[in-house]
Amino acid sequence: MTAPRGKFITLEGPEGAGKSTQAKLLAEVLAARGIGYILTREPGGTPLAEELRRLVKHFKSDREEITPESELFLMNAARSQHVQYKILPALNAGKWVICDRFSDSTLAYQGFARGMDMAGIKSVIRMAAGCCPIDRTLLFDLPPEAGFRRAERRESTAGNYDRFELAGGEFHRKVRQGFLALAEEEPARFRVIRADQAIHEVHADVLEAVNDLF
Ligand code: T5A
Repeated sequence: MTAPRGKFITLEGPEGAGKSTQAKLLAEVLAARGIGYILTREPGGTPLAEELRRLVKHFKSDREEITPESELFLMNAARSQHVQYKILPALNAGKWVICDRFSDSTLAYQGFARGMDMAGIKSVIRMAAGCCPIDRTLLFDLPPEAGFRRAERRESTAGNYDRFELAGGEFHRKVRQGFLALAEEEPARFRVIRADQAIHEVHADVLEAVNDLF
């Protein structure tokens, strides 16, 4: 007998909104309930996708920049590997997948903030991830300035900013507005969570937002 397909939960939001923190706390709840799961992230999650993550976040050359189109394709090349080698096998084995960023990040960053054509982006996402419909998306909403203050305090940042963190305030305001617009378009899939609360309060909202999936 094949296991029922697992649930696919994505966590989205601006930089430093607390997605990774909340993904780990949610994973602990699944473990305590005896639910099989994987915790993963985008861009990344497989050896090739992690290589692409390093490139797309930190590529630097005095001879060329990553074009918006290349950025879109690199994100979705990583996504295709991730979906085929990690996400789909887990879902088909009945495991829940908790994914720190997924396709809505492409729509918010490459679409709303970089200003690329949305229909084209959606078509690329369909090619990379059309086989993996998302059951629930948790959008952690926070003004970009607050997210940056948090990210700055992280030891791993220590002045080593990536291409996105260096993109400027206006870019990140568009990212935030983009995410909120996406949530309005699909209220059945999205839950918007106030990320400016204490970690345990955000966690309580997360549990309420996924409660109907158990
Ligand atoms: N991208 C990604 C695209 O452009 N297109 C795409 O298709 C995809 C998939 C990925 C970059 O790639 C872009 C978007 C991104 O710019 P990343 O490093 O994964 O880069 O970026 P983030 O997801 O933003 O990673 P962060 O670690 O910065 O943010 P998180 O995960 O939201 O935040 P977290 O949990 O690490 O917390 C940050 C700090 O705040 C504290 C934590 O302890 C930590 O120190 N914190 C809180 N402090 C106070 N109150 C709370 N409630 C807190 N919650 C966490």
